[in-house]
Amino acid sequence: MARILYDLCGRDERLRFSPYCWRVRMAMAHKGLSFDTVPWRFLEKEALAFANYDKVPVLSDGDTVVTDSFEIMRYLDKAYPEAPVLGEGISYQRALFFKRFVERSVTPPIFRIVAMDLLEAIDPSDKAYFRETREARFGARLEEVHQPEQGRRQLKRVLAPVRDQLRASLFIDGGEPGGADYLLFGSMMWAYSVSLEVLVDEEDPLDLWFKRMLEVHGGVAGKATTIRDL
Ligand SMILES: N[C@@H](CCC(=O)N[C@@H](CS)C(=O)NCC(=O)O)C(=O)O
Repeated sequence: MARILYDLCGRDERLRFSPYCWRVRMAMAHKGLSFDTVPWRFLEKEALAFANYDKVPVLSDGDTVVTDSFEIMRYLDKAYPEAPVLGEGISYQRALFFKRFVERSVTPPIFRIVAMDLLEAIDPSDKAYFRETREARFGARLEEVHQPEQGRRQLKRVLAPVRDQLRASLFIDGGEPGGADYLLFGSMMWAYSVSLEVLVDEEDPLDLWFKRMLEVHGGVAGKATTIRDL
């Protein structure tokens, strides 16, 4: 039966930039699973009513509906155990820790680098909602949150251990990419999709890793539409 991923889209329907959706897209590619996507905008809450959820990604796989990106990755490991992305036991707990690190420490500085580019990339019908909800979250105007230089400095600091890891192995999870790679990549792909801002220095182990990630699994991410194509 068909697998359908509800996936955030921007002002051009081909622009898919949600960090959470990118994790799932990469996990699906890792397992060689095909899927269709339904482009979704922030205000289209009724389209997700069947899932009893108000955010994307939502995965519909035959009769099964799964919400929340990490839960979807976990579901994929259970339903399609070959080529695990998170694994079980200790491996799962470490992936969960890495997810928390990405969401707590990496995503906020990235937001500071691309806040205004995100606003520019989203569908015009979503702009007022996006501004209102994100400004309430940050307690400041988006124009004040948008501080690329400060964001880059902060990002460089928090990613130091990942940089060390990537000096020792091609991917965060070892010789091949795995769940940790997809979790961090999702957040960096978010920025790369909507902005020309540089996240990490050229030739930094993280930059080389990001370029490798664009090429893995048949270049699924590298071939995606970004702001450079519009
Ligand atoms: N914990 C959720 C977070 C998902 C999430 O925040 N998705 C954003 C798109 S990147 C969304 O749908 N936001 C809806 C809204 O802000 O109303 C996950 O990991 O899937």
